[in-house]
Amino acid sequence: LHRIPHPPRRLPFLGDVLGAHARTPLQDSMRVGRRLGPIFRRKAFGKEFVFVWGAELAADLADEARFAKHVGLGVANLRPVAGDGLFTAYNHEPNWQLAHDILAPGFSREAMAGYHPLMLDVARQLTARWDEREAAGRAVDVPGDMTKLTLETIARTGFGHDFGSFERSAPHPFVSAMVGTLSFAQRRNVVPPPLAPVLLWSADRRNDADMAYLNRTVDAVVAARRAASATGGHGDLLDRMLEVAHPETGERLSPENIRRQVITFLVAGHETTSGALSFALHYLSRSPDVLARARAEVDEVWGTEEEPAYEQVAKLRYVRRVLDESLRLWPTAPGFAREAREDTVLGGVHPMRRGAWALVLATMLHRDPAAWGERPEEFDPDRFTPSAVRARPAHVFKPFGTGARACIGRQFALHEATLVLGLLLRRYDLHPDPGYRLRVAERLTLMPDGLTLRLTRRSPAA
Ligand code: MNH
Repeated sequence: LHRIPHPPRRLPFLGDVLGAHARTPLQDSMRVGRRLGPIFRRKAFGKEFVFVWGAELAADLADEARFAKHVGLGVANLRPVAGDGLFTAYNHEPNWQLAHDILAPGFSREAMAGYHPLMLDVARQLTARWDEREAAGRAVDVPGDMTKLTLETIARTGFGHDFGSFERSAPHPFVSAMVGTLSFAQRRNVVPPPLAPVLLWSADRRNDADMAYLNRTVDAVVAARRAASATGGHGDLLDRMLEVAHPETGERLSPENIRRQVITFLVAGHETTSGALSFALHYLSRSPDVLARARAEVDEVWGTEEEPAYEQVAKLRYVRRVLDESLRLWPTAPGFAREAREDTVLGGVHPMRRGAWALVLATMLHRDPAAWGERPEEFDPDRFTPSAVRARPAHVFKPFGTGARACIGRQFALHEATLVLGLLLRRYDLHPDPGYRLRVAERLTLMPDGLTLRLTRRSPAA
């Protein structure tokens, strides 16, 4: 450990939290990382945390033979809500493999093609709302509306449930409760455990209420499906959870585990995609050349059709690069933790005992000049042309994590986000608020804080 640098001034008990920002722990760690280099440690409340962002070390941590996902920090704090659901399950919990095998076919190409018309329905609700705002000459709240869109998308495609987000002016209470539990999970990382009962007493009560609300909502969704199941299957995620047995063992998910999975998918399935869409719209609105190229591609691929068929979405290669580049600068799940399966030596230098773990800072890995060149802060989708990708070392772009526990919803998110960006580019010119400077809000995930855009209709519906 002595080889790993840490901030110079350390306090007894509090460690390195002096000068730390409770609301932006990630951006704080990025600043520390820029000073201390590709591997560093920070101490808080007697515990030492190791952070890694160098391309070579991160690539070593991606070696599945020696390392695995570690459920720690923010992820572990979500256990009270998400339990042994797919995202928060420990590697050794049997429900991980069981749920993974039962749910993975829910993300196959065929499944995705089935979700496509539902995704279009939700996108149409968004454009209807944006048309109204445009006609009224009002700006749109980008993260707010992207969150409505992505929540409706996962709820309807996965669970046949309509939250009615677009008919509400305020976020759905499910979203407020979710944001509450995510922020609470993050705050628990920055409050000293012995003081937590005092400092977080009222937050704790609120969190209990939020969790109870999430549980009630989910139970209602499941009950509605069980009542309706006589009328035939939807073939969606909820059906898989309720009806499908493991292909080899014949085992099924328990009702308690299904509750955890539904919460997991409703939360994991929308929050990060919403942020990814929001950052992409921010960069598009500020980069007229990029926007023009992306739009020209949409026009070419979709032709005169107002809405794309399923196969026409993946053909938007440049739009996809815009998304990749947004996720490079602001991977909305900004890090993931890896633990040693056995005693090993990280990067040939840092000994790690079995079970020891490190947090990969994806935001910094995605800016390592060794992999991304001298101007990593510049937004440039051409970093993702096939030849540029081939020229880079492996494992330097990890917005969806790595290995067996990488994101199961990756194709879902990319299809949804590419589809929506295509529709929006086709329909609107985007005008940024000239006074806006990107501020990144943190609640375990990242979001461009306070981002608004003005719109003008580009042409009457083609
Ligand atoms: Mn998703 C795991 C990022 C969209 C459901 N997701 C992960 C991990 C990252 C991640 C990173 C790995 C975390 C870790 O190692 O601890 N996910 C994203 C991003 C987007 C995203 C950046 C959008 C952009 N995720 C989605 C969508 C869904 C989803 C959409 C569901 C429809 N993600 C999951 C689940 C897991 C996960 C479930 C846990 C998988 C597992 O451990 O088996």
